[in-house]
Amino acid sequence: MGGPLNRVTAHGLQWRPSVSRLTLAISAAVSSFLFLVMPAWAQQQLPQPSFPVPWQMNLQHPVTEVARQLVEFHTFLLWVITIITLFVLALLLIVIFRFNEKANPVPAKWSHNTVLEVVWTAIPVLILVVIAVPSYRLLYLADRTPNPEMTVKVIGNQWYWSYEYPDDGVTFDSLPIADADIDPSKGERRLLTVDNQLVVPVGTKIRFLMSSTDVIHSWAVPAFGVKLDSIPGRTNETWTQVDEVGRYFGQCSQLCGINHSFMPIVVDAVSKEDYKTWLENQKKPAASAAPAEAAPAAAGQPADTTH
Ligand SMILES: [Cu+2]
Repeated sequence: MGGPLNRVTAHGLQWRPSVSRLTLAISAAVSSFLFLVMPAWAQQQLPQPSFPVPWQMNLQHPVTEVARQLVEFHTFLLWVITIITLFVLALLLIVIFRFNEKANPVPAKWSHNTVLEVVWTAIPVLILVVIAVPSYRLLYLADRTPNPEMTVKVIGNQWYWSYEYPDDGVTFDSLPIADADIDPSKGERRLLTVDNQLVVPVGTKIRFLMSSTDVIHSWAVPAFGVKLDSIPGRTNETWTQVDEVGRYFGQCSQLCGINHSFMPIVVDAVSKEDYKTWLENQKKPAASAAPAEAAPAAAGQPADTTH
């Protein structure tokens, strides 16, 4: 009987050092990735344009309070899931190397451990509570604003957007520029640039009311942290307050038919004075024939803005 037991001990001694070396190597690799590479990406991507770029690793630069909190919440969740994943990986490695048949030929026969079971139920519940509280706070923040200063109606159509400023009686359609007519020297982007962009003032609480004339679309502008379905026969509400002057891009984000990928969104956030000028131009009878055509010039808006 003494023989096999000794051998087990010998195996155990033989295995343990290599396990810790392997664990060390893996945790060194993972932590250097987390602490050296990820912040480098984050820094490299922070002052980024408000449209997708090749090899983009992070979310777009946020320009509203909701978008900023979304980015923070996303980073927080990334840490939570990274720590959980590493913890589960460590447990798996311990099981694989210390409790395989070779290292541990005579397995223990006990089952149930009350303390352990309470702990592994309570900790995940706590983690979920820690996630749920900021999640709901953010959900209610993004939901609506109590005192909007202006209202914009967003209407989805197959396959373009219509915008209405009900307080000022301004209405126009926003259609994409065809590939053949895209002029990159003017900052125009394939599948993103439109003929008449939405123009909004910065520093203003804007209520968005969204609906649709045909199928479900979704009006999404990543830099604003806004993404809301526009549903026929329904009015959905959200809001935004843009802090930085610039041109922001988005796309329909609900599969809505064959030209789903050809209904981009462009929003020019301009100063309050430029917005007033733009609005006056829109209201002029002459302008109503070709609405919003003069928008960039009137608003003194650069063809493209990168942050
Ligand atoms: Cu759509």
